[in-house]
Amino acid sequence: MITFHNPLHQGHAPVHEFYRGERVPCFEKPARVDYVEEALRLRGHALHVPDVDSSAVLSQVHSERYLTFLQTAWLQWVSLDPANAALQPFPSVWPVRTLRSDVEPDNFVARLGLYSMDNGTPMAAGTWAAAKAGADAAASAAARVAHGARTAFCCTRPPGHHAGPDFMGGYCFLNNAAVAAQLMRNQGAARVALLDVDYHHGNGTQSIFYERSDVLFISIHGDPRTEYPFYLGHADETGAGQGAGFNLNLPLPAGTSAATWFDALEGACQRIAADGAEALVISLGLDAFEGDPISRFALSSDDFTRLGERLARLGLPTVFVLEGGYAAAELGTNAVNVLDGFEQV
Ligand code: SP5
Ligand code: ZN
Repeated sequence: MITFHNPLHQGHAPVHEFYRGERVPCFEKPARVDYVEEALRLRGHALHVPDVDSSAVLSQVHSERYLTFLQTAWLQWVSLDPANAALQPFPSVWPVRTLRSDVEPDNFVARLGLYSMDNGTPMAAGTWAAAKAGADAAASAAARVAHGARTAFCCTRPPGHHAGPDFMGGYCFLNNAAVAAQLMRNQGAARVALLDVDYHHGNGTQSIFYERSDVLFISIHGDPRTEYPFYLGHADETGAGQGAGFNLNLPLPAGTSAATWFDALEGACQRIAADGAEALVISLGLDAFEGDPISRFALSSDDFTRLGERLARLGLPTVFVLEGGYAAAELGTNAVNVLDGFEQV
């Protein structure tokens, strides 16, 4: 498996997130990717550094004002007070219904709220550099596949699928999977399918492509009535405008068995096969794992092999992009199982 990793991911290492009103250690931590890289090396997969600049593609999937904010956010935070360098910024106010989001406030925390969907996406000094290098890794993997490779893997954090056109959220800043899909469109794939198997609905990816028919978005996830991100991911969201019919959500109740999860995967695969897509992007969250500390599906490590095998049988050039998954020590086994399952078919 051609794998691109993110040489700057360790610069994104915020300390705390909020849980039940308390600050708790971040679930989305550098060790996650360290475990995946170690497992890849042990099974003989080489790790490449990114060789494509994603800047132009990022401007196709995110707004310019959001990209500018994200790139300069830490500098803005520290320029308020040098002591902020040792602290984490968190939003505390958001432009919900009836409030204006077209005017950027001068106040930094108000701007942070404008560009955030939650207070669960902490930043650190190296966040922009890490997120940008991750988007470059996704673009690099997609470029290899666009140039004829059967498959490639983008091994990165922070994840991306909750990041929408102009907001961060759910530990995500730049939408790596959207970058991969858009790059393959740019390189000549007439239609791309993007399947998200992370436990959490890929609200950012859905929103980026919701009115487009050239990227079919499908997500299998915990029912948003009870699971994050709560406000998107229902079955009746099927696309709009040109994109009508090109969005498929398959929400499943928390506690769903592996057998039922694979039934949903079968439905997703049949829709992809019927779509005529020329390439496939997988938002590879590994938090559907039975041992995940913040999620409630029940896939075993062997089930991840079976997932890879089923995806391979679609017969499409495929880019895998790492998303969530918080049982850090098991992430290496589970990621490599998907990739090896794919390559063995
Ligand atoms: C990419 C990804 O998987 N993002 C997930 C973001 C989830 N954010 C909400 C985390 C809520 C943590 N709840 C802890 C429950 C512990 N029992
Ligand atoms: Zn997730």
